[in-house]
Amino acid sequence: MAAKTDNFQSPDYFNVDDLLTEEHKLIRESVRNYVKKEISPIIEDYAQRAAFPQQIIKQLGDLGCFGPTVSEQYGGGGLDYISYGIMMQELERGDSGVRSTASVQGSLVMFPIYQYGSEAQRNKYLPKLASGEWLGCFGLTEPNHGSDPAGMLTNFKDNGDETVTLNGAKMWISNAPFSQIAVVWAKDDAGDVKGIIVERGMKGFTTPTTHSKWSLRASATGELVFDNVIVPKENILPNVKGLKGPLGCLTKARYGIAWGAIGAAMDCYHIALEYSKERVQFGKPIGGFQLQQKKLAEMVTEITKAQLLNWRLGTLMNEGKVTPAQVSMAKRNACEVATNICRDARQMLGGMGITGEYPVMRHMMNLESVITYEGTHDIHLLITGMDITGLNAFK
Ligand code: TGC
Ligand code: FAD
Repeated sequence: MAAKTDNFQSPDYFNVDDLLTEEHKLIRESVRNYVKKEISPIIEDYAQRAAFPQQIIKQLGDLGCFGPTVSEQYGGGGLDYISYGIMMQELERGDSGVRSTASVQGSLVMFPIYQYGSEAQRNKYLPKLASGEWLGCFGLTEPNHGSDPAGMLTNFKDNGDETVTLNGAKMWISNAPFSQIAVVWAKDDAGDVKGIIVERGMKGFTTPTTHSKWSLRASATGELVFDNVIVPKENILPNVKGLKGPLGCLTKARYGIAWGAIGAAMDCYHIALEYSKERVQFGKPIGGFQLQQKKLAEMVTEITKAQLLNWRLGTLMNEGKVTPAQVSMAKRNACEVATNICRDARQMLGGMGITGEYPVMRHMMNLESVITYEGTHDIHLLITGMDITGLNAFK
């Protein structure tokens, strides 16, 4: 498939740029240039073949997209949360699967090791993960426990020596087929949820690939299967117990998705706007028809509102004042806005909208995963509902 030139220009209707520092703008420029040079020319082909572009692991490490908020002492970037958000926005502007690779590595693998791990675990794993020498994955979801992870069955038993025996299965795990390590959430003998680092090569640990996805086709998804896997106790994350461990990681990753999904929306808006000025029907560009202008005007309005929401969320994250419910609202809003914009953009491109000539349908299909993982659209609505009423509608 012929590579199309990526001439993306970011919509910034309310001058959100003025709220960014010079460092933020430099980071955005460098990730945007990377996406234009290394992702846009190849990603459609990988998605069509349902193949994972393994070269991005090292590239994202070199670019500083793995664990940008983790301390430099462990190979992280020591950056603020706006920088992290901008990186995710720019990566997902290229493809949600590329952002997924980075957000799993940074927020779901490096963050728990950094936040809940021992000094030995930090030193052993974080530098290799930050550089992209190793890829990691995060195992929470199980075949029968998705939205309700508290019911998980995966468990480990104390062997009475320096080891535990892990049994169970996780599914829908991003990066699993290519990961060197997995941060797995499992119940101990007391029934408490704990994090445990499982390494590829441990006997009884396998990662079968999930096939036939119509979404996130350029991202590798798999299962984690544990059949009497003997794991050293030193691989258990010592500093957290209970569901707040994995949910705390999800707060960081959902924050990245709030920015990322708007990246995909900005790409679709840019393409629809350009197309509407070039495509002539009934003797004039389709952008001159009121129905198409309505779509474009609503797209840029929703993008602008989400950009401002994300920026404010980032400042709250930087100040340590954010609540998980605020992150849920932003993740849910971004996914809804982006899904609607990509669907409208696809229609504006007519028949061309269903082809790989344009990234619009790929973004649209990717977002069906993004609106589902890290908590479904319904779950985030219920989190907001519980936060404002004080009444729990989950159970
Ligand atoms: P609940 O009783 O409400 O909470 C248990 C404990 O956790 C605390 N907590 C949180 N802590 C930090 N951040 C959050 N977002 C938190 N939410 C809750 C809570 O305070 C409590 O602490 P403590 O000290 O009292 O023990 O738990 P629940 O069982 O009622 O469940 C609540 C619910 C439904 C909101 C939660 O389980 C949920 O979020 N479900 C959705 C599951 C989910 O998001 N799965 C994601 C899997 S990973 C993934 O999709 C990666 S895709 C990556 C990619 O490719 O980009
Ligand atoms: P279910 O929980 O079975 O939900 C089915 C439907 O019921 C949904 O519409 C849901 O909103 C609704 N529902 C559920 N409970 C309620 C309720 N109380 N009230 C109202 N409605 C409700 N997981 C990981 O652990 N690690 C990963 O890396 C990872 N990567 C993923 C990658 C992809 C491509 C996908 C698709 C998923 C990934 N997931 C991962 C799993 C993802 O987090 C789950 O799919 C998601 O949490 C939903 O769980 P489920 O699919 O079991 O749906």
